[in-house]
This record gives sequence, C-alpha cells and structure tokens, in this order.
Amino acid sequence: MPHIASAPYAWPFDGDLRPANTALIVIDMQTDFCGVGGYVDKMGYDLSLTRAPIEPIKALLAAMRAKGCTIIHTREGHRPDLSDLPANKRWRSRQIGAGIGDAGPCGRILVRGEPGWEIIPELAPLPGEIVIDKPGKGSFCATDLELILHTKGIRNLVLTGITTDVCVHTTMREANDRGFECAILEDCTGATDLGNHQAALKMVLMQGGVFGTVSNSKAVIEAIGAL
Ligand code: C5J
Repeated sequence: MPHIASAPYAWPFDGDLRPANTALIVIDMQTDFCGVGGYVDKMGYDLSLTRAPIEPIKALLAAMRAKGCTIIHTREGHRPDLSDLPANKRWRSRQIGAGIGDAGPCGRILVRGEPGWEIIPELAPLPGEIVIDKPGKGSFCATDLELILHTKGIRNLVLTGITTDVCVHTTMREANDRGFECAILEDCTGATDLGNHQAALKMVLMQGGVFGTVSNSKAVIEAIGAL
C-alpha cells in the first residue's frame, strides 16, 4: 500500500493513493500575493517568503501532471463591481494601505481580470486544468470545488500555495471537515510571516493530525513517481 512520508502519520491514512483519487491544489499563486506591486507587496510584507514555494510547486506540478493526477488552481478575487466584497474586508485592507478594489501598480487590487489577480506565469494553469475563483480565504466557500471533487472521485488532497496561515489553512480545515484526506507541503507553502508559516504547519500535527499531515515536495514526488 503506497504511502507518502509525512508527519504525524504516513499519508494517506489507509494507503489508498492513486492518481485517480488524488488532486494537487495550488492556492492563490497570483501576482497580488507574490509579485512586485501586488497586494502583499503594497502591504509591505517580504515577498521572498511568498515566492519561496514557486520552484518546489513547479517541480511538483510536473510530477503530478505526468502521473495524471487532477490539478486544481485557485484565485482569490472579486467581481469588478465589488458586489461580492464584504465591507469589512475592504475597510481592513484600506487600513493597511492596500485597498481591495482600489487602483495599484498591477491594476485594481484583487479584482478579477486585472493583471495582479492573474496566476504568475511560472505556475500558469495548462489548458483543461480546473481553476476555482473564490471571493474568500477558503476554497470551498461560494465555489463549486466540493462538487467537482466528488464528481471526479477525489479523496486525497495535496495542498500547496499561499498563504500557509490564511488561504491554505482555511482550505485545509474546510476540506478536512468535509472528509477529504489532506496533506500540506512545508516547502510548497509560504506566509507573510515566517513564524506564522511554522505555526500553521505545527497546528496540523496536533491530536494525531487534526487536519491531516505535513509533508514536502520531495516525499510526494518520490511516492507519486513509484505509483
Ligand atoms: C490572504 C491568501 N492572505 N491567499 N490571502 O489574504 O492567503
């Protein structure tokens, strides 16, 4: 039974690891979260932290695409008329000088169709890959992700992207509560604060793997390659 080396247990729990039941989810690798002039840059955070997962995700994408795993990308963003942007989310972003919906160096911040909202070219989806547009932090809220996963018979989720403590963690919690078997990859995620990245990973380890497990791209590439 194939397993991936991970903590606190070898993943998935029952060894049922097949390309047909396993998806790679790449969360919010958009210019707004890791590019110069985007939302995270405008807030003044260190872009090297959110850019760190780019190369590991690239390698993982190649390996999981080659095996025929389902690849899913997500994008956080709002309608151009901002009808799906809660007033408190906009207010908070303006407090820190990066108002969602306002003009910035990469177009209107976190607005669908703007340059900053696009997935970075290094990790661009291939034709036919699923792209989920989400207005919030979790990938299951106000999207058809759960329906797609059930329709395709997917049970195992490999979680990557940015940011570890916000959109990746929210998605992992949502998925875990829905019965999906999740692994988050430490080198394929990044946060705006290194301590928060580390804390978010540590949280997963509690209670025997309260949300799933923590692994890395090398372990997944090795195990998937052997399938
Ligand atoms: C945030 C995200 N941090 N993709 N979004 O606002 O984590």
